[in-house]
Amino acid sequence: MDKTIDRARVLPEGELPDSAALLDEGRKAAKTHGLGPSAFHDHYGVESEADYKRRCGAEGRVMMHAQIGFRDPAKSRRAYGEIWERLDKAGYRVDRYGICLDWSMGYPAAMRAEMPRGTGLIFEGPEDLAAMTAAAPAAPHFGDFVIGTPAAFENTVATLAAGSTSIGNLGQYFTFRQPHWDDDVAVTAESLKAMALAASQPVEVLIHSNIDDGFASMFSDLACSLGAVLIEKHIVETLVGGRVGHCFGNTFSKPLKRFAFQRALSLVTDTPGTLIAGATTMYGSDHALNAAALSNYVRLDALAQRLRPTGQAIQPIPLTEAERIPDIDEIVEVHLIANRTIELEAPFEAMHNTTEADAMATRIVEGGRRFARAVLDGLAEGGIDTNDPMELMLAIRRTGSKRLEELFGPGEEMPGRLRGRKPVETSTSIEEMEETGEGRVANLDPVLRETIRVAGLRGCVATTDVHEYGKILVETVLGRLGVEIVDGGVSIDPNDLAETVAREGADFIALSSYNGVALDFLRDLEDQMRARGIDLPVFIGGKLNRIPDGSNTSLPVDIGGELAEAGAVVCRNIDDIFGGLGDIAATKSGEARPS
Ligand code: B12
Repeated sequence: MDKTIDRARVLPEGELPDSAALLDEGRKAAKTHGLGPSAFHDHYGVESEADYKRRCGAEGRVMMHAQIGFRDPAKSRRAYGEIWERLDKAGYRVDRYGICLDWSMGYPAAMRAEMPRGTGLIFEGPEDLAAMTAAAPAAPHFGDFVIGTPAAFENTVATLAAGSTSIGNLGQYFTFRQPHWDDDVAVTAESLKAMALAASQPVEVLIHSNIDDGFASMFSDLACSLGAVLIEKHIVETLVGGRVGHCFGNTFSKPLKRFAFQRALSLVTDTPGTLIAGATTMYGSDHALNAAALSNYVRLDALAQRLRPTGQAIQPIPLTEAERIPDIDEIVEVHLIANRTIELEAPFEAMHNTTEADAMATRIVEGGRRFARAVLDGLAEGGIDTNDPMELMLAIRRTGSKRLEELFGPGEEMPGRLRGRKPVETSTSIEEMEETGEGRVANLDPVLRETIRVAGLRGCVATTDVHEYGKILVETVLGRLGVEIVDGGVSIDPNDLAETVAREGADFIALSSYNGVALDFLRDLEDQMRARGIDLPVFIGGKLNRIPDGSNTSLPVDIGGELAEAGAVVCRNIDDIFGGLGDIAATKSGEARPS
């Protein structure tokens, strides 16, 4: 493996847009694009959510976050008012709403109608957002598909006008890609302008980053995740002049590590964090087991905030998490459970000892500092100007989490191990995925296993969106079965996938899809393959649903039947691929054998 960063390869374009000019443009725009009225600020008599967070921390109040974002703006508005009111009546409070915009809202307004739609909110104009945020005195947090997308600047203007003082998501900048959009320089330019606009408001606006949406979900070492926080602070606070509020939690499924990470974060930043995301990867199909996971992390996150207030609100995740986006009743229910759990836990402090967690936090911080330093030094040695935010952001985004960790991870080098290193403090998700894959293959019928192994198959594995764990699982399984893997990419477009298959050759495609776009993607892929004279089996798994056009609930429905009709092999479970692979293997071996 090449052990260096080379500017010519990472930033091959001769000239990049000037960072200083972009930041200046964003700062000037603050004169005309300001903060709109806010029911939340008025109700609590604060200037910004950061102010409110500091006040809650001083009072020992644990804040609560609810995630909403229905496709239909009227339903989103209703949810904003109704969830707050129902919890208020029960004696509880929603402090903030995370509003999940739709995938298609990440494009410039003129392109949106033509682009693939996901499962989030689609608004027509800024007035839709303002009407929604006026529906209850909860802080509006725009953490999805704003900063980090081609529409970063225009969406930041709209979210500020809707009274939001917490706007993101820098984490998404590094990992999310809008389908059919290849211009990452434009995404970087729009994001820089957006961050400068937010940073130049007369009140404090937090630039939010969910590190799990960013690189943390793919790092194998928690020290690298903490290092990512330090690098983002360098970008936002040193180079742009704003404040970055961090979020973590989706993939932090082990209680001690989750708790220790919160304490590690408190040692490296005093900017209030935005939220601790609920541990979504702990959720599966069994609601009873999900309820146990819920009470586990809610207690822990509340304790963490009571002991060391870092500004993050707690996000209880509805029990239906693994099925689809949740409906209003499910959000209210889970908040009632969470509030009551926290109430029952008091007094927290008397029952806990933090010695072990603090030792872990110290290791994570020390490793994180080494990682951040090594990344910045390594990029500088490769010719990247690490004090130029355009160059730095692009270089990090293009290098990606895996290679950054391989090159600069703080863990001792250990060939053969994931990322070639022994982590300072192992993160869990990716290793769990590999272990699951290995377990599935070990249980497979030996005859079928051998049939597949001897056939010398090649499989092209890809995802339609950022969700990559399914792909890792499939690759682990195929690798153990002796199938050669062609990497079809992550967040790939159908034409590019068909092109890869045409170029590299494959016996089948294994596709993972989660964002509600599977059906359109598959149909397009089939067309693209036909145009190239290719006819291959396509196995598809993940979250196979979509919101029907004209839906009056804004909730997705299953599309397994339609996918099968369109020619795919629908896999609800990883085991569903084995029979089909056996058939392909038998045919291939039969063809290869002289009769
Ligand atoms: C982890 C996760 C994330 C991580 C992904 C990290 C990463 N790098 O992979 C992060 C935090 C980044 C993320 C982001 C988002 N997420 Co998400 N995420 C999840 C979560 C918690 C787990 C999904 C997962 O990877 N599971 C592990 C896999 C291996 O298991 P599995 O899904 O059960 O799959 C089984 C089978 O389907 C099969 N399988 C999967 N793929 C394939 C392929 C083949 C060929 C085969 C044979 C089998 C197979 O293998 C598995 C075992 O049997 C789910 C909720 C949940 N608990 O399921 C939401 C979920 C998928 N996410 C969702 C959403 C909405 C998003 C976002 C749009 C939200 C946002 N913040 O903006 C973004 C995506 C943006 C984008 N650009 O794409 C929704 C999808 C809604 C829907 N379709 O109804 C879900 C369901 C959560 C929810 N209830 O709202 N997410």
